[in-house]
Amino acid sequence: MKNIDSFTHVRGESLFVDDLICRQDALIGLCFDSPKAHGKIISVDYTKAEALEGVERIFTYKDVLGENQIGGIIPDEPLWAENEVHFWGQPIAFIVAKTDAIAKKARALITIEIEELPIITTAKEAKEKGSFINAPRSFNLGETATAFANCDFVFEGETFSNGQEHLYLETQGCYVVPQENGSIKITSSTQGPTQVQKIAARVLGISMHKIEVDVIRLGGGFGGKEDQATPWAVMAAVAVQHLNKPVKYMLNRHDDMRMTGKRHPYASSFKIGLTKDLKIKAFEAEFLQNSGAAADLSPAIAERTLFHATNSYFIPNVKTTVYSCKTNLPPNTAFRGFGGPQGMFVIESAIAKAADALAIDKSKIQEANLLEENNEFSYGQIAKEVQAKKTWFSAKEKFELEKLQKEVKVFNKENQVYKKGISLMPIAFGISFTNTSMNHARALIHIYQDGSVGVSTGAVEMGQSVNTKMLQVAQDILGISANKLKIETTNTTRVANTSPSAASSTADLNGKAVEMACNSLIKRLTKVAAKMLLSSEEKIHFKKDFIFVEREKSELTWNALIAQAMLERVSLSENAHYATPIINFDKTKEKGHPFAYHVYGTAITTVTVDCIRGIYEIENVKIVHDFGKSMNIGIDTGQVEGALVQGIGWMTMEEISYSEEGKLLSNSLSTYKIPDIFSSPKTIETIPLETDGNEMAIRKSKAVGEPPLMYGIGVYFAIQQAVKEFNPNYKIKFHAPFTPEKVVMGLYEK
Ligand code: LUZ
Ligand code: MOS
Repeated sequence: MKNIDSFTHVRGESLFVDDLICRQDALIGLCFDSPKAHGKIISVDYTKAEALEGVERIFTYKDVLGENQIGGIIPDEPLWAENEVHFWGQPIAFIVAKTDAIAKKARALITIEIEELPIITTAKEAKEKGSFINAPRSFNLGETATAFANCDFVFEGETFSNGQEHLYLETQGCYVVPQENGSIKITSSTQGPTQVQKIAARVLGISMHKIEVDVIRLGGGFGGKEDQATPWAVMAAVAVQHLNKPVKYMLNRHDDMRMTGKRHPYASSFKIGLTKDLKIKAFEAEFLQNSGAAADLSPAIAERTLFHATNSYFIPNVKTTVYSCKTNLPPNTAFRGFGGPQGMFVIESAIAKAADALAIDKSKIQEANLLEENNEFSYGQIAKEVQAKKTWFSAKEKFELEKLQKEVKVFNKENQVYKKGISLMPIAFGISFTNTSMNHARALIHIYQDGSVGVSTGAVEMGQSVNTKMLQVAQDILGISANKLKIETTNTTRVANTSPSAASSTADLNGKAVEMACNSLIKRLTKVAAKMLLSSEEKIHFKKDFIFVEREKSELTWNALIAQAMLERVSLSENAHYATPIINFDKTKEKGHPFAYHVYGTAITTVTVDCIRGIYEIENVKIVHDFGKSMNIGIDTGQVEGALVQGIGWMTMEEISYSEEGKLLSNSLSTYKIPDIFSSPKTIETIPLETDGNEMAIRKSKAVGEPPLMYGIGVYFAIQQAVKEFNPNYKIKFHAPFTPEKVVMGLYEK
């Protein structure tokens, strides 16, 4: 099926929050936020702003009728600051005015007096001062102490990976409209409609059934709208509760960048032990996560770092610990990979360090330790249907790695000013929310009496084309043509209690629910068809808008069947609920089977470094990826390419920078660079690994959103190899992003 959004996207007709026609009396909201990173609020003077013509009202924590609390995992974050501020950009008040221009003018008229308190911006400093979000967590397998004693080589090192701005094309925003009897309808650009509904109910002090959240689609989410679409919608909802008029709030890019959290920066240390035959026998890591000023999703993200700390390798003795460090930055949040990439950067760095010390190619160590069937992960899950070696060796073979390596060698011999580097990057990513209780979803299908079908699920479309996949599932089972199918908006009154669209699991969870609902409908309709065709139910088939009996000439149209079912008073609607079987996790033991399955793959990356200027080009990335049995290879390949480039941006050029005072310096697109077409790989080749697919995946088509982001890590090590090629004195470092500035310093390091 073609991406169902492509037609309206290219014509500019797709609807986003900001495209909604507002009611005539709608007002515009704007947040007033802290101009300091930490301090006591002595006073705020709103009088001039309130006196401005066109300002309706300014809301603060004093206007909250329920709880001034938006924290999800831990209740540690006020919607609006009360007496203290903990990060630069923390919401303090909400201006509601007739126009955006008036609201902005009013914001500039607010004055605030803050008694500044000491601030912490780095995780290391937070750890030294004992500033944490919650208790640290550790995963343990085997016994590292004795294992290190038996190793031939032991290496230690430190790594740093920086944050990452989500930079969804559509910024955060919402439009909130009062309904009858104190009910409220929220249209939000959120990955988590139920999260918005739940927190709005808590803050407004009303029941969830009074709040309807509707999501059309998002102009990108990438995790940035899993939790952090909520506060804006709730602020507007508080205003609507008091004013009984609609309020719209779209953040502009500067406000969005300043006030929202990002991918977590991590400062980590590792110890790796190997035997002479390059087997990794022991691995220890300590991860310091820079969580920012409140928990947000940090504890869950920290957990996923531990799950992926050994990437696609089997290591029999592992001890990993993660600290969620509380700092005075905006609360950092979900970002494609959800802590997994940060963990995988550390094990890859450890392997690179060992390879450098032993003067061998990094890939030799990688290859010697790839995960095999029935290996145990440090969290107790036994690896099944493992594709680590298969993707690795088929990448080597299909892309002729030896030839590529030879070409690089020859090039480097013949060129003084340009040097090439090549790297391999295997990935393994666990599919399921690590919080087992979140792994369920619902679907609601209506067949209308004219034969057309409406499909509702809890899935949020954010450009990943999940809606296309949902309709593919329905089309497949109902056996009807695509023009008979429509996907509805994601709406909490049609599909309730949804998990956010996240964890790469949205198509799996919601798709399985669609599958179940369609199967139930087919079961009922088969009875009607059997009667009409005077046949037994076993012989009835549904295909291409016809219902027919095998090896007999009799057939009838879908529309005729539906009309008859209606006459016979058969229900044409179905609601289904799917919960992932098998999965479990015991946090008291830190053991279990948290993932439905894993996704594997291997990328080969070649880069060329300009050794005078320090700039580099990514020549090509060649990938063998485990899609299972892809149900839409066009969409899935697009996800691989997009994730790869996003991972490359994180590893090479996206440099988040805060001043010592905790102010975001990289606060616009002139100071924060993401990959454009020129800094993307010149070619990306993706070959699907041939497999039978996985039963736990929707139509055996594996989750694809997050895993390929981690192919981007390969670029870091390819560039490093090229730098070393030019400057043998260069001491390898693990400090991402590897910007051209850092490359120049490495090239000319003494
Ligand atoms: N979100 C979440 C996620 O709440 N739990 C997860 O395990 C997860 N994993 C990846 C991305 N988002
Ligand atoms: Mo996410 S990082 O919201 O899947």
